[in-house]
Amino acid sequence: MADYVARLKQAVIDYDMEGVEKLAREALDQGLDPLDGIEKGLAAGIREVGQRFGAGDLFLPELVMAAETMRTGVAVLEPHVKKDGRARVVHRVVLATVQDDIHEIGKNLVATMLTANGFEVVDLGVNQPGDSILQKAQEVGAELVGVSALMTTSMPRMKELLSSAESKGDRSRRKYIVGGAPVTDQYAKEIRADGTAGDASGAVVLARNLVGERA
Ligand code: B12
Repeated sequence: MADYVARLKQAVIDYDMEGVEKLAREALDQGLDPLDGIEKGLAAGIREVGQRFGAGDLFLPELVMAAETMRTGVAVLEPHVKKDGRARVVHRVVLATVQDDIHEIGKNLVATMLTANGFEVVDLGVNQPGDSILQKAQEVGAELVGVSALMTTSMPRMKELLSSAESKGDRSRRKYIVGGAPVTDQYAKEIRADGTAGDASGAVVLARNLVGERA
């Protein structure tokens, strides 16, 4: 199985958009845990691509193709992620990527994992103004709001959202969590968020703790 994980990672690094679909199906047939395929394979691949892009070894078209490869792979594996069948109260979560930011892969993984673990996710998508997020959270009665930002330039939108929630008296109604590669524990504390997590599994533990369920 380790072989399939490594091959999925490599497919993203090679932006093998055609091969990845077949590879992901084959891996599932051979019994690969789809979550391992996503987190240890595809996501590890896109992180490596990101490092190379950051170092100037790769350019935007390659980044786009790698991201597309990742999405194609996730589309095959995601429906096979086991849903947690335990009956429990439904906790509603509103998720979004902040305004000025169109990165969605990490947010989508968080959405997948929360859904797989019994949360009801209302995913607003990317580039979402703070006011729309607050309005939607109120409309659907969300217990949790999760926002994602992948750029240092879009991170301040999280702070704005939290300040706005505070001034509207919304902080006592629901919890606010933040995430994305540049978000640190320290930053989350600084902007007075209710927590952060470095990956989708961590997001589930955090979410469960915040709504008072055992992780
Ligand atoms: C893929 C990618 C893209 C894709 C996005 C495709 C898509 N549909 O999402 C494309 C090619 C479109 C893209 C575009 C751009 N990108 Co880009 N991109 C990346 C890359 C390589 C990977 C991001 C990713 O998907 N990671 C994989 C996922 C699984 O990880 P993740 O997002 O961190 O999410 C995990 C955790 O953080 C956490 N998490 C995430 N969200 C949340 C939310 C909550 C509530 C919680 C609890 C947890 C949580 O759980 C997730 C799952 O494990 C990063 C590099 C990097 N190191 O992050 C650059 C990067 C983010 N991009 C960057 C840049 C500069 C851009 C562009 C501006 C490039 C350009 N010149 O046009 C544009 C942005 C346009 C815009 N307005 O947003 C820079 C940002 C630099 C900065 N200022 O901080 C980076 C860091 C690359 C670099 N090293 O320079 N990008």
